[in-house]
Amino acid sequence: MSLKEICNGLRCWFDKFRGAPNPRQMDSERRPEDTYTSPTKKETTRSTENYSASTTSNNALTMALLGNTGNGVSATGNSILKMPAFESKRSSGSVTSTSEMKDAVVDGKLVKVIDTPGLFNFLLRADFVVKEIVKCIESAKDGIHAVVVVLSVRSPYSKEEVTAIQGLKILFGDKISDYLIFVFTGGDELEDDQTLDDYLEDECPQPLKEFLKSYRDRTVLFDNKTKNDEKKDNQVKQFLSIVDTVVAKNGGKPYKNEFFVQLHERTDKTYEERLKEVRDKVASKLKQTISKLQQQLAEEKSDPELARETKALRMKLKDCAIL
Ligand SMILES: Nc1nc2c(ncn2[C@@H]2O[C@H](COP(=O)(O)OP(=O)(O)OP(=O)(O)O)[C@@H](O)[C@H]2O)c(=O)[nH]1
Ligand SMILES: [Mg+2]
Repeated sequence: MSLKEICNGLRCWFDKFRGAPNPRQMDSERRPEDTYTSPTKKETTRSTENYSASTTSNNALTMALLGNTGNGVSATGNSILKMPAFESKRSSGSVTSTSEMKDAVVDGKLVKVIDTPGLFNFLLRADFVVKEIVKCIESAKDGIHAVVVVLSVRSPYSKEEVTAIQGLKILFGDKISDYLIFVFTGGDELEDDQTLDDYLEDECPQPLKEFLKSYRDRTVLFDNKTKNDEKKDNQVKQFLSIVDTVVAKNGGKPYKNEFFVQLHERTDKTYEERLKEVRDKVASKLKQTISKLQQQLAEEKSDPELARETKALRMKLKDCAIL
């Protein structure tokens, strides 16, 4: 590493520590994580309280939260970070309009959470989905340790969600399965003595129930509304212990595919050039993915829910043609 790189690194670290973006960085090399949101006084206090000497940015855990609009994606991000980092509220439309990464020290670990808009909704425009996926890849410069799919015990659209997860596998490759964790929100809406196992056995819609069978040990229940501190802590502990298991099973290696490598590996091309190339690649891969899903769904057309999804996918495929 050259002296110049060391100085740059120190300057970035110092600027980030002060909560300011790095003004000296060339625009073409500016990345989203450099746009650091200064934490409020309360948040800073909380982060420092939980700080452990072993925590460095090198052993940070980066996780992307995905799901259908309204499932409580942002609320789950807030529960994990133990602070109101993301806007979360009841709404007839989408609350989160674009992906955003926030971090905090939680139980002695530096946790970076990427909150995303409801990308599982098939009626979203393909160009919007591409933009958001690329934004996540930009944020997760060192890769992703866990892809957290946020489901809700209240959601009736289970087949759509399973299809979206299948799409994720086509888009990012089967390897992504090794990084999947499932959070069910709405823990408070289960009956008093009902457990997640009971829900999965008795009430969970069939397609999701079938799909989750092989992920049972990576599924956790969250009550994002609870005011009970012990309950809040316990669910986050349980979640982080699943993340630890996933990280260990993956040999500590975060998920990265060609998109991540191409964008973040320095070459003689500028950041903007690499960004454009990655955007084009993601767009083309998304088009292939949608086409495959459409084919898959067409084979099961007799089901009315699937017919609705097939129609939505066809519209999306049209979108792709104008990318
Ligand atoms: N009862 C209950 N409500 C929840 C829970 N988690 C989230 N909610 C509520 O669900 C609504 C939507 O939550 P958000 O976090 O904004 O959902 P989102 O998935 O981020 O939605 P978008 O940003 O619009 O895509 C809010 O009113 C939350 O308070 C939960 O565990 N229990
Ligand atoms: Mg949200």
